[in-house]
Amino acid sequence: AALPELDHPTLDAASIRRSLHNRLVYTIGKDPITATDRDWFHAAAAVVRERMIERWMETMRSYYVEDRKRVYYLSMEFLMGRAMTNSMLNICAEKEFRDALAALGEMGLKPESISEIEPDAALGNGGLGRLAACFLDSMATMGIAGYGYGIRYEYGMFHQGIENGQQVEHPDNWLRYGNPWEFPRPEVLYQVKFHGRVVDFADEHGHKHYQWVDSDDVMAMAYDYPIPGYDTGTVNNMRLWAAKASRDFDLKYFNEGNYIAAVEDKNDSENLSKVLYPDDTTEMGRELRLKQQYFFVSASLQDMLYRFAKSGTPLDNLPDKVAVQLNDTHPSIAVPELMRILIDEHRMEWTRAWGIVTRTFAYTNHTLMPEALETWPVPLFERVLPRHLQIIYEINQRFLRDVMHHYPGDPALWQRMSLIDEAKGKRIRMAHLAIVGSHKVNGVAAIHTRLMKETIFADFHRLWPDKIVNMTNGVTPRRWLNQANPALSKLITTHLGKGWLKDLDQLRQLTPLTVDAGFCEAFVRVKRDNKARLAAMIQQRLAIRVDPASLFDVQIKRIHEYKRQLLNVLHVITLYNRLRAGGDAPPRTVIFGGKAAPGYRLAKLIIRLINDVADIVNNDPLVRDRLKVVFIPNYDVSNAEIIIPAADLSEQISTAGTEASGTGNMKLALNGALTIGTLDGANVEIRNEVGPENIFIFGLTADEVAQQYAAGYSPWVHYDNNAELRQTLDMLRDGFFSPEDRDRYKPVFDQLTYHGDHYLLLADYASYIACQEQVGQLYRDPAAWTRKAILNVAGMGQFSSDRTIGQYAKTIWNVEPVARTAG
Ligand code: DL6
Repeated sequence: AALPELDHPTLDAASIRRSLHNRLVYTIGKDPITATDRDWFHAAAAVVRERMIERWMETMRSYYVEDRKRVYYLSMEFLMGRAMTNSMLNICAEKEFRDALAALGEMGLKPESISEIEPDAALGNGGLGRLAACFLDSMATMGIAGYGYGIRYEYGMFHQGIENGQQVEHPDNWLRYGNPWEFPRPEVLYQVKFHGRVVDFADEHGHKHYQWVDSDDVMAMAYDYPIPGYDTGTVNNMRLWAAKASRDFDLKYFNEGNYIAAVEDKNDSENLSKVLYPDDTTEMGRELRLKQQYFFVSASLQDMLYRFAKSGTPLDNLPDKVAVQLNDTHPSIAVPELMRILIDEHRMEWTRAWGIVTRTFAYTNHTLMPEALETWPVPLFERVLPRHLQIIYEINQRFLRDVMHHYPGDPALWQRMSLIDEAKGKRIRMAHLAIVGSHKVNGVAAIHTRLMKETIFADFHRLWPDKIVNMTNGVTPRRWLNQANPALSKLITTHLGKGWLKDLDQLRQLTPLTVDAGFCEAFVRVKRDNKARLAAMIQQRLAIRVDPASLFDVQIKRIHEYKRQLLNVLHVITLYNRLRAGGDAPPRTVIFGGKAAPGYRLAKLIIRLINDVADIVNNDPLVRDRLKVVFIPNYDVSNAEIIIPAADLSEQISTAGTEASGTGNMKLALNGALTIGTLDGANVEIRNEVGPENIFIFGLTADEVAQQYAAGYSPWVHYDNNAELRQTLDMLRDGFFSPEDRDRYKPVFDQLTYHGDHYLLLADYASYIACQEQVGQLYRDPAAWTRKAILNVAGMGQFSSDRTIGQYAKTIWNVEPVARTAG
């Protein structure tokens, strides 16, 4: 019998309103009289969700029917933020939802507080994870059959509290009240093996084969999340894996009558997907981390091969139907894993399997910093993934044979290129594995890609000159302008129409509007309102009064020495000293936000310093309201959505050659902030797009930085020759900002002097201070400032993640976007 017709929920406010009531009663099981904001949030999420589901199913069905080539984006991190407003906007029904929710105001409900109930999906540390989220949005919007694969961490990025000026980490129990956006798929369950040993045996033809036996098994269970594209029928899928104990585990102990042991073991295996590692710069040499990597890679590969097998295409054609992007080296165990599947399970011969593998994978590098390049100790690998170690050795042997053939008589080079680092106890170099196993390797900004070719991967670039390519990062204008800054979005749409939302290059058409007084006034009004909103949040959360008319000088990003929040602090102290000495400068509010890795002591000390400096500066009657310093706790996607639209000045001041790209720089400029920055990461390309006269560039270039290191850099020269700098540093050393504990910031002083100032803050100090003076001067001329701010927005077309994804699609994945109209 035919199924009865579905309800096909529609997008008009009346139908939405009716659904809200229905969902509250029938799904949440609450009487409107007693319903809380959270109940209404869950009802509203259900209503939004049911308006995406049919498109989602149709999209998945069309990929199957059309036998589309799939792109799988493998990432340990997806920093999605909240889904509610984004989903409403992407299905183009935000106004209808707002109207429907507003109508419920009669019930005493505040629509704004409904969306704030939603916890951020903070399954990432910073730029790398947020990039993955922007890419999912772009793939869905453009009609690319792109799937995100990752881990459903039970605890995401920690929640940062500030107590007595210091960071305290609180667990991020984001699933506590259930997650309305996820669809558990208990039937999509794969076995993932660990430990055990490898046995070999001969087949009937005398060929040797390997089998991985006596393993400890964990099950990976799928959770699906719809990813709606903007103004399109396409709704893609993100699939995250949660660890579940295997039944064998339970049964073994159950049969032995040891119930408690069974439950304990169950906990052990389910711990695998418990928590996100909160560090994005240093390598995490922990067994659990390696297991997390293999866990999600193994499940994802099994899943994609299952889907591929349904098409009936021979395995040799896998690369025609599947492209796998490795987001950093974290998923690079996929290379030996796919080899293992092809060789051990499909009995494929090595070279044939290797051809398939290398045509399937591509790898994105996100850092040049040696300490962040992953390596794993061989003994650990041998214990956890014994068969993979064998395969890696075999890959290495064949690869080195090739290298030796190309470069005979150069054992130093062979050692440098080997997948095994023999220097500090044997370790596997995951980046080398990813490069050798991929057909393309990309950097994330032009300068980063150039430096990859010239420094860390120079040997590989010489061997394979076409392998390393550049894919400059981008951000989705849907979340980072349309959603975060609705007033600016509306203003732009009034003048350009809404085409810019899918074709960001159209922002160029704003250029002539810099001479349109009405537009400029409206632009200023939008910024002022956004600043007032942020000021209100600061007042409410921190009880600090800041003047929305002051220059909002913003540095928001993870706290790291290389990102040089300390250089910003040195400027704040210098400005403070100047003001106290009777100097003059336009009022400024310096805003910081960012988390420090829990084990990174100096980064945590920097947070404390910012708060101590804020305490002194904000309460000094001599300074009055001319300088304020604010540290906004718990910088995350939702806070970014409030801070970014309110920024006047965007601090992108990393030591040249250290920041791979940056994406905050793009989000801030897109919202009309002027950048003060070094020629690092994507700043270089931002300068090209907005014009050098509309950006404040200072400091050493990457090449000059390298020269300084080579020449034996000494910070003391700068300390000795710059009185203002010396005064600033001495205040830190002598406890000016920590009168109750005078030695507190000696480690900071020492780092910048005795320990060599590795990130060259002192070398860049004078040029930074001079550049900040220019910023101050320009801010005194509001018309000139506004003109430059508009030109920044106008120049951001290049930095849409749609452009980035278009490049990946063409040069790496070989897929074509297919637009689907919203039915
Ligand atoms: O590519 C995204 C993002 C860049 O914009 C940042 O410049 C870079 O620091 C960040 N890299 C990492 C490094 N993680 N690891 N390994 O997060 O990637």
